[in-house]
Amino acid sequence: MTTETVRGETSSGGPELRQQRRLVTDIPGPASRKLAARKDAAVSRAVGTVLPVYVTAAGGGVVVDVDGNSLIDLGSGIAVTTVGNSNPRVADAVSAQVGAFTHTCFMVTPYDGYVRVAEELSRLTPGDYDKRSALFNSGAEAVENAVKVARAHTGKQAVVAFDHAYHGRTNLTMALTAKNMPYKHSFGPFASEIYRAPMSYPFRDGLDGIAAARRAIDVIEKQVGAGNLAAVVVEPIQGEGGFVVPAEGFLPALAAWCRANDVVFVADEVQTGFARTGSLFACEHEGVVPDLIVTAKGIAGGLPLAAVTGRAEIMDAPHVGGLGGTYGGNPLSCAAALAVIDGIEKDGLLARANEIGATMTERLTALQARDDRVGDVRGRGAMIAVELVKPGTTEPDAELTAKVAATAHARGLVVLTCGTWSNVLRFLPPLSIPRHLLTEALTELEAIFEEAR
Ligand code: PLZ
Repeated sequence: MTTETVRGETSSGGPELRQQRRLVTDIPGPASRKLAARKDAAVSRAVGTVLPVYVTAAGGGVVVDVDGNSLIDLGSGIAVTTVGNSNPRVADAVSAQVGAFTHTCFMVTPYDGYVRVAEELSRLTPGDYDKRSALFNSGAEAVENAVKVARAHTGKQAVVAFDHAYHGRTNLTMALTAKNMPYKHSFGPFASEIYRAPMSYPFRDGLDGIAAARRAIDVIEKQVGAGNLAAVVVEPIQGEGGFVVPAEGFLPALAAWCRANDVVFVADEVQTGFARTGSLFACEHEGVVPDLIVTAKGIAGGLPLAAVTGRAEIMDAPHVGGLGGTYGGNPLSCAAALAVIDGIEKDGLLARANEIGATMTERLTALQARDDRVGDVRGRGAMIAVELVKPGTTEPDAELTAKVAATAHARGLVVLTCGTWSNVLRFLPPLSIPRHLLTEALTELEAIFEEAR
């Protein structure tokens, strides 16, 4: 047992959170079950919950629930609390901002925090060209705005997204998202002028990056035509679609084709951005410089913020007043984002993401070597997944995936699944997770796989 704690020494205070896995009731426990019953009576059933323990505190590498259980966090609220829940830098910055002012609407009476976030995005995102940003509330809203900007800039309408893509749940982003259930089913009609191209998926297509790019570009040229195409939108590593890492060379070839054809290359780094993959942005692993980059999630440590950043001439294409929204770049979110950026740099979080990635990859690759239900281990940094298959085949095993995830939940591990076939178990720990908790979680997972034989 450990006595390691977080938060105790910060000015933002709060109770100390012991960094330990501790189960004192069933998962979910009685207090959580009571809350779940109230949820059922008050919240639309359409809003599901993966692991219905009701949270009272979270930080470091744990999530604590109303029954007093302390679970190991391998999800970061879907890749959001990369710097840790209630990160002290974020908590202090937001507290100070709450005391100063909470909202004015940047479009009415602006403030420095928004401008500073935009300056930081210009400094940090790939590409040494002149940049501009616009801030929004959610990943989906930012993706929509990237499409608006690309259309205004090119005067063209078509947009290409990929197989297994996930870009959001609004009408336009549902159209960009590939998977029907649960994201699109019964919610059509969808936005027009969206086309889908094949993704590079090395485990399933066996193609190298150049061949996969040629296949995608051929579909785009034959079925859409560069003359109609405003933007290609791609996640440099797909998130909800299964942590699909495209084969080396795929993204650079696609970006080069876009550049040669007056097509805006949009990198959706909503899930991969802000240190998650061991570099600030996943595009950097292959030196890809997007025209527009979409960020959200990890940018603000849990406060809602999203951004579109890119070439000044593209971002300035829409008319004055053409982009905005009541809350976009809210002062609290901007204060949080500046603290996140500061923390990533000062706390050496890129190195930490790589260290976490090395630990997870080593342990999971060893598991794969002795367990032929683990078809693939992939990802970068603190964004790692295993794809589960029927032994020795590539046939997806969603049932096993659900069983392993459910057992992990019952044993106090917050794990998520993903993938077009729901057969991918993904790990997105906060970079604040103590080493001993990561190791304990991996040991527990190994035992769960063993027992699930
Ligand atoms: N682009 C790459 O991963 C959000 C979705 C969870 P929002 N992913 C988590 C769910 O089931 O709704 C995401 C993403 C990528 C865009 C988005 C959308 O971001 O902030 O959820 O709108």
